[in-house]
Amino acid sequence: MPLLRLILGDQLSHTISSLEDIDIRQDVVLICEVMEEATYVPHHPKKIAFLFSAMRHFAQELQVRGVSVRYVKLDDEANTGSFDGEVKRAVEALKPQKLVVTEPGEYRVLTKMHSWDKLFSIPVEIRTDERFLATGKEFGAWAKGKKQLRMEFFYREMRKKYRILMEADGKPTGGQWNYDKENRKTPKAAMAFPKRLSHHKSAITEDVLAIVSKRFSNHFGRLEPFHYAVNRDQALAELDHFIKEILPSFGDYQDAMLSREPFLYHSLLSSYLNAGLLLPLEICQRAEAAYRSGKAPLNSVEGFIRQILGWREYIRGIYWQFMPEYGQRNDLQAKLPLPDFYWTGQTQMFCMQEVISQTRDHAYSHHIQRLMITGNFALLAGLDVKEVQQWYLAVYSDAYEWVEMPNTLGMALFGDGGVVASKPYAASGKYINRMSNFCDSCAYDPDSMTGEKACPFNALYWDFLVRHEEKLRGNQRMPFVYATWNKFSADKQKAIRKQARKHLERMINGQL
Ligand code: FAD
Ligand code: DLZ
Ligand code: SF4
Repeated sequence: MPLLRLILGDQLSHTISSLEDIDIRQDVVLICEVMEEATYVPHHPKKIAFLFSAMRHFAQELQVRGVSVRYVKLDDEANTGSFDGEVKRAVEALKPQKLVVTEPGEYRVLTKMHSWDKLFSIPVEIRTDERFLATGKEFGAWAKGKKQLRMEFFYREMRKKYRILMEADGKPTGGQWNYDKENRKTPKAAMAFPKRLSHHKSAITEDVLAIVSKRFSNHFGRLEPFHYAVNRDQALAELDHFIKEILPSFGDYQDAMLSREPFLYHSLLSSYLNAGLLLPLEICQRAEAAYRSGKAPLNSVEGFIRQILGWREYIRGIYWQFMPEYGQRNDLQAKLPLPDFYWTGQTQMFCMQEVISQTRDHAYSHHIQRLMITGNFALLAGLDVKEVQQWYLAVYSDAYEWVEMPNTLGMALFGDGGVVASKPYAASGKYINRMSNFCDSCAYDPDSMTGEKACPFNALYWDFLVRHEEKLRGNQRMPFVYATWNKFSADKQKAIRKQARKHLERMINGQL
């Protein structure tokens, strides 16, 4: 009797645990394009096209290896439109002895999987996702008894575990664990940034683009031009290009933002990594090899490896450690509806226009923009945490709940009470002006606190801090800002709060 092995859209790795002991003489792999997954949030058309094309290419690679694949296309007549429906159909048609899956990236899907044995009267084996570098159990053991779960300490454990950037005497390479202080250079708009790859579009990709254009044109985001890698070979070419051409400057400009430069020196690898076309350890090892062979400096290599070996694994650990309660948290009671401009880009705030239009065009925006522009605005304005999370989950091609939720709710919105961030990433227009050239093109003035031209981030910043003083005052990293606020005259404080109310009213009325 065959085993049925289900592969989800973000499980496109030949080494995945659900395929480990496959018997190609009888087992069947199920891969399905389903409307429920494409629409539970309105995913960006580029994200849907990337995943459908990558799923079809992966199925083809399996078939070339002699594996029998039951591939359900979105437009197949019998497609029921959901994982539940497609597993049921496959179980009825193939009568497998067992269903084998790898744990999914979202709690929502895990709940479904737990129901399948009863629903379809079939044993379901849910295997660990060994593509990640720390299991839930390991993260739990590290987290146990700790008051604060700081990424930096988790990261050091991971460096030791995988012997990445470690010396024979057990010390970190270069003598320090972290070279972040060297990673804050300001790029010039006139710099020539590296060209990005554009991949050959196979007939499979062309078909998918046609379907996505027909079925999802109502979703936010531009489908074309489409440059994404859609199979492992193309993803490896992206990795190669990054390591050779881009990694050497990754560290220096990591926190910079420049208008009309959506990518700077970022890797653009997250979509491939999260879908399984690349693996985290191979990326870290390639980066380390570039340092060891003198092709990239330590500040860049350590900074890059920290994002993958540290942040990415830590974020996943937080998600599984605290779900499902984590998803219900809204510790700052942020409830204002998400303004339309998150979907249209129509606002006078140039920084928001810029990040939202890059997101629309590329299904991508780099980390500091997600955090300090769209995230920071949502934090300061008190936007509904669920609506903000749904936005992030929909618009980025690398977004799955395990990674999106702790980043949005925890890091950007400080909605988890400080599990992820030791203090809110709240910043005024002054910070944005220092870290970018956005303000040069803006209708607002980053140096004004009040008045018609005042940058909304300024008054909203102080208003946010005052609104949440009771919760934040005790935070060890906050006394300095409250001391500054207390030095303002009563009249100035009143004017700032009045201005903040004005900004929020204008936001609600679509005039900001
Ligand atoms: P690079 O800057 O080149 O970094 C290298 C790699 O490090 C990335 O590919 C990614 O795999 C990893 N990485 C870096 N930072 C993080 C992080 N904080 N969490 C997890 N991995 C990280 N990342 C996602 O993969 N999916 C998301 O849905 C997502 N949502 C986010 C939402 C918000 C509000 C914020 C602030 C961050 C979010 N991130 C998310 C993290 C980060 O912004 C992206 O991983 C990064 O921008 C991807 O671009 P890149 O591949 O060019 O990254
Ligand atoms: C994101 C996504 C989309 C748009 N479509 C599909 C799909 O049709 N079939 C599929 O197997 N997976 C899809 N995915 C990815 C899933 O949403 C993802 O596997 C789960 O959320 C678990 O992380
Ligand atoms: Fe953004 Fe304010 Fe600068 Fe305008 S002035 S770009 S709103 S930070």
